[in-house]
Amino acid sequence: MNLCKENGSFRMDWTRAEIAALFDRPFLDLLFEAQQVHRARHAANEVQLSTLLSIKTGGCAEDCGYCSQSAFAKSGLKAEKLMEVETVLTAAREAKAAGSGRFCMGAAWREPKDRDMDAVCAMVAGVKAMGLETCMTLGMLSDEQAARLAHAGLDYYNHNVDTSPEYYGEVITTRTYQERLDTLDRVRAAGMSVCSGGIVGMGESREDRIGFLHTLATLPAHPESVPINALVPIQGTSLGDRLIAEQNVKIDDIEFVRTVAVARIAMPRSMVRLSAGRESMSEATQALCFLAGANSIFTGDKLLTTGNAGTSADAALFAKLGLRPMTSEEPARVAAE
Ligand code: SAM
Ligand code: DTB
Ligand code: SF4
Repeated sequence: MNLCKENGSFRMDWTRAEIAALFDRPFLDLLFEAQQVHRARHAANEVQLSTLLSIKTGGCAEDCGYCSQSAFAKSGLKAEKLMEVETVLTAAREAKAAGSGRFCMGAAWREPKDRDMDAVCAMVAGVKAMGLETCMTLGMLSDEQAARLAHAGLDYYNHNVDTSPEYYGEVITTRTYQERLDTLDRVRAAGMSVCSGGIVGMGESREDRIGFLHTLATLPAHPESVPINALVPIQGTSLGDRLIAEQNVKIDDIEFVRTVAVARIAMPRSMVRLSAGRESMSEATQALCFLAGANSIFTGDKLLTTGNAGTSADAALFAKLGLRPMTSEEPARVAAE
């Protein structure tokens, strides 16, 4: 395997054939290597906890085929206005009290309107002042908006590539793949950390999962955070309805774990987040995901509009597996430099 072009001490020049070869490895070899890569860069048995809040729900102009919040979906979700700053800060305080280290605020927007930026920046500053890490996902950003968010104290911006460039058109038609990459560039240029991943189980092929991880692993810099979501099938969305109609097309658990392991090996320093879809995953599958190198989850009983595993279920799973909530990402990273 070509190890020549590296950025710092990790590779940025993965080919699709190399990513495909990782997917093809015997499962136990793949997990063994993923766990070794993981332990070289991250604290073993530690999982970072993030909490999500939908600060502006529904009525979105984009047509993402998985999303309950798209105006094109018949999910029955009521469109709401942007939340008041104080309401958001109250939710952040509760998340901190529940042990979360990062508060992620999501808005069902194609992009923020400039008139919303004051409120959004006040949310960032208020959450940051509580000692929480801040994350937002608001759709596409202009250079100016990215700079304002960074100035307000935003640590992470989440913007997913979602899938491979080839499968993308099956999922979304109102925003191009290139527009997503452009937003990621703007986030980087503004000095924020990038959170970018996608969804598996949307009817894509393994080749698409390879293309999806290849896109992320060959960005100018690896995203600091890589959320791997399993499609949560939502009635009234085009992809959800298809999954519900064709029973048993849910992503195979072993293939999901392979995807996590390949993400870990291809992007050694990134935090790999076991994101949406955990609620319908067995404890054993989640444990395999942690073994494969996942080291971050969303806690709390709600994601944006759908249910999540819930704090007590997570506490029980952590106790069973001997996992600890991560208090800081820094020591593991610094030790690995
Ligand atoms: N509107 C913003 C955007 O699309 O960038 C932010 C919110 S959006 C809901 C954030 C991400 O959640 C999407 O990019 C997608 O990857 C994920 N997501 C949304 N609905 C999902 C579902 N039903 N199952 C799994 N992941 C989902
Ligand atoms: C991400 O990749 N997953 C989160 C977060 N980024 C914003 C969102 C998951 C949403 C799941 C469906 C819902 O609750 O509406
Ligand atoms: Fe809108 Fe984001 Fe949902 Fe797409 S994923 S419809 S952009 S809220």
